[in-house]
Amino acid sequence: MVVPSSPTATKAMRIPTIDLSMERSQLSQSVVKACEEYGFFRVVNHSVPKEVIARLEEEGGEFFSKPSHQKRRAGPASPFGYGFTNIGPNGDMGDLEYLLLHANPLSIAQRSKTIANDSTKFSVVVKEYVEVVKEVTCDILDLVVEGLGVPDKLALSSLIRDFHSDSVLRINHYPPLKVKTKGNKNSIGFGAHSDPQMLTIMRSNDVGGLQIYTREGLWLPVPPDPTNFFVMVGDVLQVMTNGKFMSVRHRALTNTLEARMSMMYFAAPPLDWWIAPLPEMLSPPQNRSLYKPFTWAQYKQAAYSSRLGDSRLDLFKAQ
Ligand code: GA4
Repeated sequence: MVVPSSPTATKAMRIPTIDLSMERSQLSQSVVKACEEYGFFRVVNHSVPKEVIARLEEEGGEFFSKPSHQKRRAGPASPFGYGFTNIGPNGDMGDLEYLLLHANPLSIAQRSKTIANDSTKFSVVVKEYVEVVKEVTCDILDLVVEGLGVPDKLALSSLIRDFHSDSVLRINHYPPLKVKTKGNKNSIGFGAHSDPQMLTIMRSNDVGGLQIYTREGLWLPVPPDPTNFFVMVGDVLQVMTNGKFMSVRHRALTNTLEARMSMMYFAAPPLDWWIAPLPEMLSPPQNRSLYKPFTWAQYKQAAYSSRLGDSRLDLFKAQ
């Protein structure tokens, strides 16, 4: 699958960086600004120990280096488990293989049995990673709430900390291309889409490929940064801010001789949670919801009935 070269943004466009060691009131304003302008930012000076990241990277690497017949024992991904080339149930494809896991600890323990020889170790490593990235995600959501002036300080993070939160962990492996394609032709690793959830926190190894679609209509390549995280606004946060933030369209291209591995934590509310704008987002000039109310379960169902690149929120626009 080759993509024709398309206009990409110039180097002058910088990806916003949020330094979590900054003073809090300044920090919350910068987070809101980045969410409004890009729906995307890099996070530095986070509290995640590098060993926790390294352990998950090692487990991922070990799994993907197994022969296919062994990896297939953990599949097919419907939606959880091991997936290869196929993305979702509706015919989308990409040059990748992946592991998709529900982030609930019981589910991780259960699923690990089909993934690793030492399933206890795999499960401990995944759970540990999920716990720490969940904390970073919740810190960021608390900053969002603060920056938006919402009095209920835990309005968003409490949904992610909820025992029934429907968050997901994904490890993508983009194998190296055997021959570098000629000219500027790239292969599609993961096609353009926005994430349906509230917030995505992503980390990759030192190999590039991620691009985000800017408000100016350009694809902006994101330089890899293995020690830090990238955060993406998802569709749920777009609705909860009544369109003040917009979920970011992104894609992954592969055109390297090295393998890329990325890990995403998709933070989502419980399935029965009604998604609607925070009351503070319903003040003039936009004092009514741009969306019909819907539960996360309904939105997920719509997502799984759509193609990867579809604009799923259009189905829920208010008249
Ligand atoms: C995109 C974000 C997450 O990776 C994901 C993906 C899911 C899947 O791969 O199973 C979906 C895709 C994602 C959106 C539309 C549907 C569902 C594939 C697809 C075609 C796990 C998710 O939650 O939505």
